Formats: sequence, structure tokens, C-alpha cells
Amino acid sequence: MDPFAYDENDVVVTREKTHAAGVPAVVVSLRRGIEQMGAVRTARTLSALNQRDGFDCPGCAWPETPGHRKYAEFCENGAKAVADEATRRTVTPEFFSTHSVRDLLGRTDYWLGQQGRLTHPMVLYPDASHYTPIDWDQAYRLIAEELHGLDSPHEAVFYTSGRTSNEAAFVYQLMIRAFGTNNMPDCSNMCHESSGTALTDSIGIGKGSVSIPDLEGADLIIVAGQNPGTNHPRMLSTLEQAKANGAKVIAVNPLPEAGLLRFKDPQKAHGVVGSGIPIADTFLQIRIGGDQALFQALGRLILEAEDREPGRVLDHEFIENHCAGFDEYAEHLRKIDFDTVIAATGLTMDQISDTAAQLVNSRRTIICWAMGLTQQTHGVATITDAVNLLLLRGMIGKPGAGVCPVRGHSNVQGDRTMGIWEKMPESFLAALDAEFGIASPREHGYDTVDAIRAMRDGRARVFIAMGGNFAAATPDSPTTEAALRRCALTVQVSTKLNRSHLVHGRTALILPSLGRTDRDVRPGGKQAVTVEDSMSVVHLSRGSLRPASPHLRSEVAIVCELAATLFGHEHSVPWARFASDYDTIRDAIARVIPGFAEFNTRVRQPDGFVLPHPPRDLRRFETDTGKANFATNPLHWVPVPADGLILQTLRSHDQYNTTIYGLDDRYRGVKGGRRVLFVNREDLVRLGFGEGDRVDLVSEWTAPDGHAEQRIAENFRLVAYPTPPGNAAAYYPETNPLVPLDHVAERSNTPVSKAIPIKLVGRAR
Ligand SMILES: Nc1nc2c(c(=O)[nH]1)N[C@H]1C(S)=C(S)[C@@H](COP(=O)(O)OP(=O)(O)OC[C@H]3O[C@@H](n4cnc5c(=O)[nH]c(N)nc54)[C@H](O)[C@@H]3O)O[C@H]1N2
Ligand SMILES: Nc1nc2c(c(=O)[nH]1)N[C@H]1C(S)=C(S)[C@@H](COP(=O)(O)OP(=O)(O)OC[C@H]3O[C@@H](n4cnc5c(=O)[nH]c(N)nc54)[C@H](O)[C@@H]3O)O[C@H]1N2
Ligand SMILES: [Mo]
Repeated sequence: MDPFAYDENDVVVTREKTHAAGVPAVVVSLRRGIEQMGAVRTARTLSALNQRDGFDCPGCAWPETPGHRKYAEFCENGAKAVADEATRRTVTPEFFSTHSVRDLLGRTDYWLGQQGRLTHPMVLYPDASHYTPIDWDQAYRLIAEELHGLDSPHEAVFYTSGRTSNEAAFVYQLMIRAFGTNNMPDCSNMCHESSGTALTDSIGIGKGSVSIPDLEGADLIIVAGQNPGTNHPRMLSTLEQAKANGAKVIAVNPLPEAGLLRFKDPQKAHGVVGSGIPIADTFLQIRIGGDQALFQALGRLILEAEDREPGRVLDHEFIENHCAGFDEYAEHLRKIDFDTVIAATGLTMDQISDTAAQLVNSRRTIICWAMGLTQQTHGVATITDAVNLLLLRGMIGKPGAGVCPVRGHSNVQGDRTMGIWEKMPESFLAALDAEFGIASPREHGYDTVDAIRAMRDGRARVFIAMGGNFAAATPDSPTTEAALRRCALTVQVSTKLNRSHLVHGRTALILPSLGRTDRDVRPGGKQAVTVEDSMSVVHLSRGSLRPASPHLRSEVAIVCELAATLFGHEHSVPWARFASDYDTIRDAIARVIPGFAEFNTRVRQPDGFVLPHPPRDLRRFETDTGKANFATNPLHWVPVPADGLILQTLRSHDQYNTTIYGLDDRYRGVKGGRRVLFVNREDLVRLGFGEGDRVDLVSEWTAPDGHAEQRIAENFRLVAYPTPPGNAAAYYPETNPLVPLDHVAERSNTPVSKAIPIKLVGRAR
């Protein structure tokens, strides 16, 4: 029997859990490790994970605790990420000769991911039914010919996913700009783009301003739109420490997520016995899309507190010396309507007043957030409204206070720092040109949504991906898949098999790369790469495991070898030297990117080094006004359609984005399947369904030109769940066909994956 085949009809649903981690987490980590790697490799791998001389976890971007790393500085889901990469299973040329592309297209993402590590470069020629092996040089020539044959460099699109190291990202963007385009969509466009846009407007830099010691020293931490128990489990240890030091935690979430309510640290005695530590002191069960209303209401109540006690509540010194736009913001807040706030948030006035009082009494406040805020039409405005609250009380640029966008992929922030962005500023491009004697294009390139439009419309014909799973991660799956199929060539640099290998252009290539855990030996010796975590700490990562096959190449080598083929060996960029010794890349980065002086020396210090952050370090705000900007935003929220629901798409406890580790969402009580829709019991009654019924999800969307469109995702089992009335939840990527390509966040162009209006259509049992 095929161990990775399953039937959605066999899904089992039990009561959701109220606590996260604990002993089951340890058991699951070890079991997944041993299944994939065997006992010896599991022990070797987990003992090097997140250690100073080891490798950075390929899971999330949460930082290691500086100074005192624990022996086991990882979590259940980090262990799963490592087991998934370091697996001994392989996908070889024999595998591809047995399985046609058509056969593989019929498999689930889970099945594909469980087949193992890719071992050889493979090609799919036009009209061929199977991938066949190709040697590296031939693959590079094929890509170079296709790129040289384009009418314009802008007909090529180069995607990046956030696991790519700093060194690989730097040489990749260099090759792309030397080729002549800024078409660099990345996973960040679908992720924290709204945070970057908002923070750049508000404080002049698109990154978070806090460190682990700040969190541990805060007295009030708001965690909004984030599920750390699953997606950043090590954050729970930090929150636990903060609470031990006296902090209060407020969770703002439509769902009572297990880790937010209770946490059992598996590394401590109390995590083994007992019911764990409650993390959230206050749980605000907000309606989807209601956060902006909450933040504006809190701003208003802070102003009213100041009215009652003039001079005692606002940080007047900070507002006068460091901020712009206060008067307009205050005037706007005076006009907001609390009935609208109550409707938008689903919270009571008491809950909101109590939260405002906590903000007024706090001396050190931090706001953390993730996808619940960013993937909304009004995500950018919502985040600037969160920052407004901090500005009112001078909570930026002092210890224990600030903004904390919690990043996703382990190096997504570093990739941006290295220039993976379709609109890098002139200062960066000028420095790059001066260092390498190239002429970077100045016109902005395509982001993810625009890249899909360009391929759909035939304006882009070559698609190259540095990691990731573009076909499955992006919105509007049928549209995106058709767009990829229109390309002349699609190239995937990957570690594992995924859907993007099967939804391909006329010709397709799979280039298998080393991962984080793998030993990387180049002519210049054993190499290490660097990454930047969610708190701007740059540090080394050194893989140590024997690679799955001698044919794998590092991402750096793949880019440099392709670039040498594309530009010839006489090119002004020393591609061969870069590929041989990554220190030489870091020396170039040190000259091009501010904050990286003496990169090679400083990154070899224990714990690496922290990049500059003007608001955090100097209370300097490099915005259009030269000050931190209060944003005045019209209030947006998401009403529930009369005969439907608002759907958010999220991650189970057993997946990493499109990589499905297993079929159990332990904390939400789901076992053995993924096509479930979490709905409030009231809505089951309102819409005339029963628990366990099977439905199709239909998303209804009026396009900007006024015509109505319908999208469908079939066969979901209804699960009664404590989500707010009118709000539903289901897993990504199964629900991506429901996300309209044009339904994007204002200004950041991020697909709205957290607020999709849907209807339920019953299926015969
Ligand atoms: N194990 C594991 N770790 C991961 C990942 C993974 O897939 N697996 N993915 C990585 C990546 S790339 C990212 S970006 C992060 C994602 O980390 P998260 O943002 O935590 O991921 P999601 O599962 O999308 O969860 C979104 C949360 O926001 C809540 N939410 C939804 N809508 C709203 C809203 O309108 N308001 C509020 N306040 N809350 C809302 C949901 O209930 C849910 O708790 O995790 C990273 N880490
Ligand atoms: N509906 C909906 N859609 C979403 C989201 C959502 O919440 N809801 N979240 C969005 C977010 S936040 C993100 S970040 C994107 C994620 O989008 P992506 O980053 O594109 O997707 P992943 O699933 O993380 O990519 C997994 C693949 O990366 C490859 N890979 C893994 N490690 C390496 C490596 O070291 N090197 C190379 N070259 N390849 C590697 C493997 O082949 C694996 O199959 O999805 C977005 N899409
Ligand atoms: Mo992400």
C-alpha cells in the first residue's frame, strides 16, 4: 500500500486543544526525524540545529536567544522542517522514468513532498511525457539561449522564496540586474509586504525595531493576527520569559489558538506535568478584518484618557520632537463611531476600554503581528494604525518597546536586504553599478501578482524560481497555472518535488540544490552562508550532512555558473571567484550594502551582528517628513455577506507553507485529512448545514471592471469551531483557487488570503 496516499473521507475531527507543545511535541519531533533520517542522522542533525557552529533552522525566522543558547534551540516544527529536508528518501531519474508528469499531477502536495530529495538535474522537453536527466552545463546553455532569444529582458521573471541565503540572493539579483530587469517577485509579496510598506511610511524602515531582550523586558505585548504555537513556536518561550518578568500578553485573533492560550515548554519540568502556562492574559476574539477598527478605537480612548489627565498619558516630548501628522490623526479619531467599531470587531466596549487602559498604564509596549494583519485589503492601513498607538506613547526607540512584524521564511528579511525586490532604491542600484561596472535597470519590475498577469497575458515568457512553489503558493490557482503553462521555459531550483515542477512551460528544468543542512564544499574549501532573522541579526549557517546526491549544487554555484554561461567568462563580475569562495561575495556585499562593513569578520563573532535600524538606535526617522508619521486612515472593515461567510486561509500544525509534513492539525483536533472548513455553530444553523456535511466553497468576487466572477474549491467537511460568527477558516494551499488574483491589499499588492467572501454549496453524501 502507498503510505502517502489518503482519503479525505477518512478525516477524523475531535475537540480542539487548549494548550500547545508539551510532551507530544517532543514525541512527534523525534518520530518524524527517525522516519525520515534514521536515528543517527536525527541525533546529529538536531544537535547542530540553531547552534553557533551549526546551521540555521530552515523553518521560521524567529531569532535564537542571544548569549545563552539552549542545548536544544529548536521546536517541534523546526524538527519537522529539518527532517523534511534531511530525509534519506530520494527522487531519482528512475523515479521520473516511472512517473509521467500527468501521473504526478494527480498526486497531492503531501504525496509529492514525501517522495524525498531531488538528486539530478532534469529536463522536460516540449511535448514529452516524462522528465529525463540533463547535465548541468547543458541546462545552463538551454536557459541562456532562451534568455538571449527574448525580445526584451523584461520578458523574463525571476522568483525567490525566502529560504535562499544572503550570498545566493545577492549573486542572484546581481545576475538578474546585469541581465537587464527588475522582475523579481518574491514570497514576501504574499507575506509581509504590507508590513514593509506600512513601516517605511510610518518610521522610515520596513523592518521590526525590537530584539529578544526587548520582548523579555516589555510590560505589555500585543500579538495580533499570528499563530505562534504552530508557526513560531520558539516565540512562546520568549513570551513565557517576558511573563515571568512581569509582562502581560494580549492576543488578538479570531481563533483561540492553542499556543496563545496555554503553553507547555517541553524543555522545562512544568511543561511535562500540569496544564502549562497561560500565555495570553487577555484574548480579544476579533472578527476577521476588524483590527483597524480596534486600533483606531484604542487611539481614541488613549486621547480621551489624556483629556482626563492632561500631560500624563501622551508622550508629548516624543510627539513634538519626533512625529508628524498628530493633529490630523487626532481629529480623525475624534470622529470615529463606536457602533461601527463594535460591528467591525465583534468585541464589547468593555474589552476595548480595558485594553486601552492597559496601553495607558504600560511603560514598555510591543506589538507583534503576522499574516492575520498583512493579507487584508486594508493591511497597510491597519499596520500604520497599530504604529500610531505606539507613537502616541513614545514606544519606539527605547528598550522594551517597539514594532515586531514576525517574519515567515527563515531568510525572507535577508533576501530583501540583499536586493531581492522589484523596486530597490536608487542608492542601492548606484552602489551595485559602481561595484560591478554594470548598468542596473531603473524601471520597477513585476511583483508576484504583476508577474502572474504578465505571464497570463504573454508579456513574460521565461520563469525562473530560486526555491519555493510558485504554482501552489500564489492566488487564483487556475489562472496562475495557465499563466505558467504559457511560458516558453520554466526553471525551478528546488530541494524537493512540488507542484511547480508539474505545471510548466513548453520546456521545463528542475535544478536540484543543496539545502541548509547540507555540507557545501567548493574549490575554495568548506563554505558557510549567512541569514538575517526577524530582528535584523545576521549570522552564519553551516550545513554538515552528506548531500542526498553528488550531483546537487549550492544555490550560489547554480547562479554563478548560469551567469557565467549567460554573460561569458570575460564578464565584469567575477562569477567563478564568487562560486569558489563565498567570503569574496561577502566582501562585495560589505562594499555595496550599508551596515555590512567588515562582514566576514563580524559575522564570525558568536551570535553574529545586528544591522542598523535608525528608529531603534537613534530615534531617527528617514521618512518623507524626516519624522515618524502618524497615519490618518479611513476606517475599513469586512462585513459578512448575508448568505455567506468570510473565509481566512491558514496553516495547519503539520505543514510548512505548501510542504505538507503530515495530515494532523493536532491543536485544532483534525486528523488524517486537510479539506475541512471551520465554521461557527450559529452559521451552520443560519446556512442550513450540519456538522460533518460536505460542501463546495464558492468565492464570489466583483472584478474592478464590474463583472461578477465565481471560483470554486470542492469537497470540504464542515467542522463546528469557536470562530466568530460569520467567519470561517480553511487550510492553504487547498483554498488558493478561491483567492481572486485582483483581490489585493491596497498599496502592497499582497493577495487577500485572509478575507475571502464565500458561499457554501452542499454536496450529496
Ligand atoms: N510550522 C510552520 N512554521 C511557519 C510556516 C508554516 O507554514 N509552518 N510558515 C512561515 C511563514 S512563510 C509565515 S509568513 C509565518 C506565518 O505565520 P502566521 O501568520 O501565524 O500564519 P497563519 O497560519 O497564516 O495564521 C494567521 C493567524 O492570523 C489569524 N487571523 C486571520 N485573520 C485575522 C484577522 O483579520 N485579524 C487577526 N487579528 N487575526 C487574524 C488566524 O486565526 C491565525 O491565527 O509562519 C512561518 N512559520
Ligand atoms: N491562500 C494563501 N496563500 C498563501 C499564504 C496564505 O496564508 N494563504 N501565505 C503566503 C506566504 S506568507 C508565503 S511566504 C508564500 C510561500 O510561498 P513559497 O515560498 O513559494 O512556498 P514554499 O511552500 O515555502 O516553498 C516550498 C518549496 O521550496 C523548495 N525549497 C525548500 N528549501 C529550499 C532551499 O533551501 N533551496 C531551494 N532552492 N529550494 C528550497 C522545495 O522544493 C519546496 O517544495 O505563500 C503565500 N501564499
Ligand atoms: Mo510567509
